Amino acid sequence: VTELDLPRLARALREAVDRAATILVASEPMPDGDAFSSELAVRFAIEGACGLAATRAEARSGKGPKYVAVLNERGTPDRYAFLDGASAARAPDDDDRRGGFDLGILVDGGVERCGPTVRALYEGCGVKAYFDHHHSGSRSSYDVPLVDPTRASTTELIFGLLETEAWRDVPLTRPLAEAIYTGLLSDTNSFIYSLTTPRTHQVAARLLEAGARSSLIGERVILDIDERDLRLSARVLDSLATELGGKLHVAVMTLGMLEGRAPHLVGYDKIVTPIAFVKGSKVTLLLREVEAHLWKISLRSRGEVDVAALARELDPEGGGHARAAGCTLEGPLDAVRGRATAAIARALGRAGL
Ligand SMILES: [Mn+2]
Repeated sequence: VTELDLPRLARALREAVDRAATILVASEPMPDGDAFSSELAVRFAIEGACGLAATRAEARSGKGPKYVAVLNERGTPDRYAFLDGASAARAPDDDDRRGGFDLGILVDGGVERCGPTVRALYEGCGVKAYFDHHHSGSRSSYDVPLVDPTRASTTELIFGLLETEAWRDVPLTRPLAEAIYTGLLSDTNSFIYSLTTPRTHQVAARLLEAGARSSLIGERVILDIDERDLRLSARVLDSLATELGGKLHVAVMTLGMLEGRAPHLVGYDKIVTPIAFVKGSKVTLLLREVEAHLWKISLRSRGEVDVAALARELDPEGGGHARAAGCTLEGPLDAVRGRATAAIARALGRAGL
């Protein structure tokens, strides 16, 4: 990873924002806490720098307010709907397709992860920016790529952007601080995971000084759980199997377990996190059925196996972090599970485990 020239990229982004009248901000179809709060943080930053226009007609290039659309193909996750600015996020519509955007900013994932409708809108943008902290992130090229795998969250990277000369005029308001804090808290699981650094805590302190309500956000983001997800986790736990001499734990979430709920509405991270920390386990594999014969694979590692590389080996569009990654596989459960398990066994062998 080459060192990020943040001051130069921050200036390039500021120039691109100033030149644009209409700006698309987007991420995954159903964003996680960091992805969604990164979208909100970018919108608040543009508001602080240029002001926001309520309609396309009021938007101006150069000095003047920007029309900023925050688009996720499947809408806003309930868990983050309490955040200031969350109601600005929506699904793409015909007006977006007709009007297009001058500048597109993808956060916490590239074009491979944003869904087909958002991808088409983004690819139509005159200038393309991309913020990410995944070390196996997007393989596409971008006009302004702000990628730093040493950051605990994409929102921590956005905080770094706001410290540069080009963006220093943006005030750190409470809503902006809370968006950045939400990304930090959810991607580090309350400042536990290994990407947490002294800088992460320094940033968090600045956010609390700016008024971020840490206890409220912690309760909403980390502790609150949907009762249906809690009951579902009991069914997933029933499927938990130990393989490869105890080094691998495998669990399965089938459509049948969801009792009619749409798979994208399940808070699966609340289910995978406890099973990822079974003592003695090196890797955890959760297979989630999202359509008949289509499986989302979630991989978690205790550190010795790089599961981002593993996800990419299984699926060229897969990726993530060294200790938490994912991909998509097609086929009957037994075949998909066999492929994933075999790849994990090879990776354990390479790691000398
Ligand atoms: Mn993230």
